[in-house]
Amino acid sequence: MLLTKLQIEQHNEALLKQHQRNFEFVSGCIPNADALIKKLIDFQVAIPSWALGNGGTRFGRFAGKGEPSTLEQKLEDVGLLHQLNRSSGAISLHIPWDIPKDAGALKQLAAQLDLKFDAMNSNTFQDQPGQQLSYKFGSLQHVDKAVRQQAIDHNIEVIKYGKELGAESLTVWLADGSCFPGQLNFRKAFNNTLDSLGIIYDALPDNWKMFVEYKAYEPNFYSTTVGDWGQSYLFASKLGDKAYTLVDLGHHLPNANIEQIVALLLNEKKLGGFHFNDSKYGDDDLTVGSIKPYQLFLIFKELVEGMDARGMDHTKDLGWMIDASHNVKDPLEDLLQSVEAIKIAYAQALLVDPKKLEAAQQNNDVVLAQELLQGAYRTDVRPLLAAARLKAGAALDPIGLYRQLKVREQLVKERGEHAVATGL
Ligand code: AOS
Ligand code: ZN
Ligand code: ZN
Ligand code: ZN
Repeated sequence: MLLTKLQIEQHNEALLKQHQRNFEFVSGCIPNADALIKKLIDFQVAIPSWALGNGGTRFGRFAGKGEPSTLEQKLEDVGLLHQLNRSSGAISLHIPWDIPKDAGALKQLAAQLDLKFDAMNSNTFQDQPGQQLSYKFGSLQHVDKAVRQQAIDHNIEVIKYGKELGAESLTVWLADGSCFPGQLNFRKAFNNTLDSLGIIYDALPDNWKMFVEYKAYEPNFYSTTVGDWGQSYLFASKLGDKAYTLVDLGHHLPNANIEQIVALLLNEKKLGGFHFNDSKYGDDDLTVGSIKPYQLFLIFKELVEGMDARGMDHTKDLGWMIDASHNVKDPLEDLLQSVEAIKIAYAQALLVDPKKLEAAQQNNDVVLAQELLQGAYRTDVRPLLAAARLKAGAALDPIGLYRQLKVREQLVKERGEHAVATGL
């Protein structure tokens, strides 16, 4: 289902007065609100196809209702999000969960919904029905050359699908590693993985990037072959200029200083993109900004500073994507919350005055440096985001409108109560 322009306009009309009051207050306190709003309008966050249904844990999955069960329906869900916030203009596909049967028709549908195809994701962490060799003991790292070759071929096939759709990057996340000491020769696992990635890298079109995603643990619990940013950085730098590290916020050991990692990877020209999410204890399942919003702000502060220092384009020089699992919320509402949290952190980071901060740092004025950061972080930028949405033709209150129009109920009617999304 899609919204009409009129539905959005009527919703905005009803909220306009209150919005204007909020906006006047905050825009009076900050310099150059118009330029900031323009940046917010341009900033788009990709939605992963596998986040559109309810996820689960190894203990169980409680399916939602009216989930998208075809690739077309997944595109429609993202199209709907994009109508509501005009900030979700891309979808990231996962092979084999999203094999495009008719790439031409899909591209047409995406164009109608004003969506782009973001990074393509390969999957060598599961065995698919009919698959010849098993990934139980790894894929690109495997001791058996034939298993490695199967995983390489799969990645090259994913690039082929991506080319047909006009995508321009491949994200490789590997579950490879070991569960027990002695199971694996670390050096050999690393070198096998490097060789395998090298063959995939050679199959990349010139204008493509390869993102090497790292993860501290899970599903393997003793070692992960791409386990941290250092290991990813080693692979990315040995592979070549088209290979980058991808930072998934949930893939670090507790209390890791992610903002510092981000700053240094940017400095080394090896930061490729993000998977946004949040976590309290481990992994990566929660709504962005729901647990550690200050950390998210600090990450964006490094991104803005580092990208500006290198003359990078905020909108397209890094890959921005959400990667979370929605176990108890309506995934579409959860994704709206995540996009909002990302843009709040981005807007707050844009409020940090780089000159003043630099002066404070030069003077070792620790108190002033903290005041500058926390002053930006404690600014309520939500009216600026709302102003950007209003200007872009989106809803002033996306979740409010979603609920008011009973979108989920409509989707259940269209797709059936038990329609289940493919994927995680
Ligand atoms: C797994 O933990 C990684 O975050 C992956 O990026 C992603 O969730 C996976 O590829 C989806 O299947
Ligand atoms: Zn237990
Ligand atoms: Zn991820
Ligand atoms: Zn993850």
